[in-house]
Amino acid sequence: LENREALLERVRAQMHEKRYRHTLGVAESARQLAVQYGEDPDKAELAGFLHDYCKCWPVDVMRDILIRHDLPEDLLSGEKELWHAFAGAIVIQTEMNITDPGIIQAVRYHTTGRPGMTLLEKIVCVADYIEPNRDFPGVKKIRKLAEQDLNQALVTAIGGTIQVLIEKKKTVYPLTLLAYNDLVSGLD
Ligand code: DGI
Ligand code: FE
Ligand code: FE
Ligand code: FE
Repeated sequence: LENREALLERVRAQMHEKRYRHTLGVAESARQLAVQYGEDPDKAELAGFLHDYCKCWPVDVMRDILIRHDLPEDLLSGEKELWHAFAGAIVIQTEMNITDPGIIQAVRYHTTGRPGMTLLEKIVCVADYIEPNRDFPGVKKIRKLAEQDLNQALVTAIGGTIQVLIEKKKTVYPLTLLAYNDLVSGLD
């Protein structure tokens, strides 16, 4: 990675300290998973650095970006927690000069997943769940699964998120459900 320090400073300026620590954790976990599963470690680390770029941005700013880029109405009328991923995928292109489509997609789908996820997308999504600063019920199980089978780890992670959403009577975004079904169908 060229200008690693400059890139990290730019990322750090977008968020508060705790979110930045999480970001570094995701980058490190993504790098490790890439080594383990045969993806480009630099690419995975970079996607990790960038995945939550817009997480702490004001919702009005994110909404404007999504409207200007014609993102679907169900996203705009739905859960705002999903916006940072879709806005981030746009903003890293304009503000960080990211052109690699794989990295852009990994940022875009890190929260919802999608059917037919690439290896890089799976790595960033799992890294987001298991990075060392994360602590939630079931995280140890997902960390253990990630050492053996990336798809099992991802199904368990997304399945757990869907369960929590249902318990809290929150909407499940269709893409999240489609991602889950697709991954379950593909298990050995
Ligand atoms: O940004 P992070 O906190 O690191 O993690 P994330 O981007 O994976 O998830 C952000 C939030 O989005 C998390 O609280 C779970 C929530 N989420 C994920 N999928 C869905 C969802 N919320 C709703 N309502 N519907 C979903 O399908
Ligand atoms: Fe996120
Ligand atoms: Fe925040
Ligand atoms: Fe994250």
